[in-house]
Amino acid sequence: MANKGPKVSRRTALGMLVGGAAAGVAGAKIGLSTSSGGDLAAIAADRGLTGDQAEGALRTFVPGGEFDEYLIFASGGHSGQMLVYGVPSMRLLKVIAVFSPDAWQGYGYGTDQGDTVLDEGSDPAKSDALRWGDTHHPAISETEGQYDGRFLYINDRANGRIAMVDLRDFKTKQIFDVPNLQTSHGGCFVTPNSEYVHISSMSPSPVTDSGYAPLSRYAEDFRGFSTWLAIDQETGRFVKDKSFQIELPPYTQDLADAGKLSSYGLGFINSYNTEMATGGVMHDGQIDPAAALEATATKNDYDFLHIIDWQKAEAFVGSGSGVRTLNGMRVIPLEAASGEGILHFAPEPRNPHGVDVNPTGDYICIAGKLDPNASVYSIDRIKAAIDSQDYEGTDPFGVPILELSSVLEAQVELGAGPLHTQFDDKGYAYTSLFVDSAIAKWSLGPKAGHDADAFQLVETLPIHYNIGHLVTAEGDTVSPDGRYMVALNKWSIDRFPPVGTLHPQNFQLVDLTSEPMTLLSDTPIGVGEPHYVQMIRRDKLKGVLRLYEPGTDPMTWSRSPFAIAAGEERIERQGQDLHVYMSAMRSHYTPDVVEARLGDTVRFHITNIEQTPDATHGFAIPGLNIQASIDPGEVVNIDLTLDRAGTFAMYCTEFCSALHLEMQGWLQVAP
Ligand code: RUQ
Ligand code: CUA
Ligand code: CA
Repeated sequence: MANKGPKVSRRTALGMLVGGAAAGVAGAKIGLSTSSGGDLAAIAADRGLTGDQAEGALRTFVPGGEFDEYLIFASGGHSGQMLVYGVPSMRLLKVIAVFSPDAWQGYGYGTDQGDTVLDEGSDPAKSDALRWGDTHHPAISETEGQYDGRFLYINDRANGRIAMVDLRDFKTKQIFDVPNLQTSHGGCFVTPNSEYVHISSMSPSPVTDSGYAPLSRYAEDFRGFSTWLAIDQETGRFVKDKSFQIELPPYTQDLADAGKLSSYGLGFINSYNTEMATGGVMHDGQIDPAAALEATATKNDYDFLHIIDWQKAEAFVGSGSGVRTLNGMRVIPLEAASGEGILHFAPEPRNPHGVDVNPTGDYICIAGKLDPNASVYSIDRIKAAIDSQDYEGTDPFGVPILELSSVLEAQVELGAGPLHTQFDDKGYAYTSLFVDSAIAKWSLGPKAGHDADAFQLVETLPIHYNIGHLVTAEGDTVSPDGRYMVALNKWSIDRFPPVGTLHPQNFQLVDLTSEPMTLLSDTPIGVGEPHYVQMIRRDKLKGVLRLYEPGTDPMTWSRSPFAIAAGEERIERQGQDLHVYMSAMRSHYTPDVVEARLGDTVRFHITNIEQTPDATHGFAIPGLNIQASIDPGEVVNIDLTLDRAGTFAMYCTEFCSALHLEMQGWLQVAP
């Protein structure tokens, strides 16, 4: 429980340099001369900074032209986007458009790229053409359990979908509307060699033909699904024909994680509504608070950790027999999953939240929002219990339940409302405490290098406020770095100047190299509500481009059939289709006047023929909802059926050059 003994670290030494104590910064001049002759300690004192605050500023500042050591990819919540921040500077580097249109990136405003991704990502049999999502759990592709920096996957909590962001150009290349999932919360992870990306259902779906079932038939007609999406290793795309699902009871499957190293081949999913409650607080005009889900879904003392052997599932699907097809997806029926050893349950304290596998794969750490303990299950115990069929019984659907005392290794009391756990390189775990607004640091067991001090709370750090997820550097891989931790706090309350009634969230950066851990900075997040996040060493993003090859179609990574070079610009009429092969370069379009007729379809094929990094051009047409962003070397296609006569002033939206305002033209639509 006690903090580690005093340790004179470099932070203390630096603290002394800038005057140390929180009482103020006095005197000592830091060993750096500034061009203004400034005294850093005096500056800190003048600004009213404590020594710790001044140190936080010095430790996190990254000068222009130098780069952050880490990037974090944070979900943007119901903004539908993904946020990229540098660490330790905590500066926003990019917002990647994923499930929602974004005009800056020309995503969802008439181009073949964004519109195609968004349209293909809405199964018309399931929903309308969706134009938003609730990004939740990002997962970077892995090789041997390490981030490899190739692709990033992120689920849509709202609509049961998943997207692939290509980390070569930081653009969303595919959205997949997962069959049989209506919603999906925390069930997104990649397996250690990116064999599969996993996504599971949250609210179960009726498996009736009509898609409707009365809630009174919840147990009979509703099912959850654990989905294993195969990945094309070249493109990063989902390959539906090689993917499969495992049918699950309607228990509200929640957070999930992949086994690794000693638990490789397994997947773990928490569940919380084994009561199969369906709510219904109003009956015949009477209100019955006792029927609320928060009461009825918390009755059981234990819910079930789902343990899935995905290699067995893969073999079962490969054998072909006993596999059903449901809405185009291969499904292993529940009876087969429990009969073939693909699915086991283990009791877990009621209504758990996070399930996180430690870097060695030995410990499966479960945090329960209603239980002050982290419950640690060991993979050795789980495997032994499965081998010896050490069951306490089966659930109503026939799934074998492992004996709790056989699989539980330890419980560690952490505090109120534990949610999610991340890991460092020294065998410690860090768990967010939502109710306490704190982070608990605790030790794992012998397999993680802790023996005499196994499974003990080390310290807690107050956080501001209501922390949800947290992330440590590469903290869900086989080799975390420690170093930094970011707390993703749901409420900021008083941490920032008032900006209206909808408050930003707060990312707090924490230094893990000091003992005790120290807070380095606060960063307001004014773009949506981040959930989970991945922190990767920047130098692992080896494939990131600053410039496309001339004529590239980013969707295929090949030369676009519509690409042109300078001098090849032309307009070709084919019946009602007017093909405009246009180039964009500073500071003009060629051609810049397009003469069309009412009823034509104009097919713009625009090549940015520049080969200067950063020389992006835009292409907007007023009143027609057209906005493209065309990066150097890129080809963008826009199909526009002209159902309105007029003279439309096209222009470049990106301030590309001194004569940017001259970069304009006319689209003539003669009646
Ligand atoms: S789980 S509301 Cu990521 Cu804590 Cu989502
Ligand atoms: Cu091109 Cu502005
Ligand atoms: Ca429950």
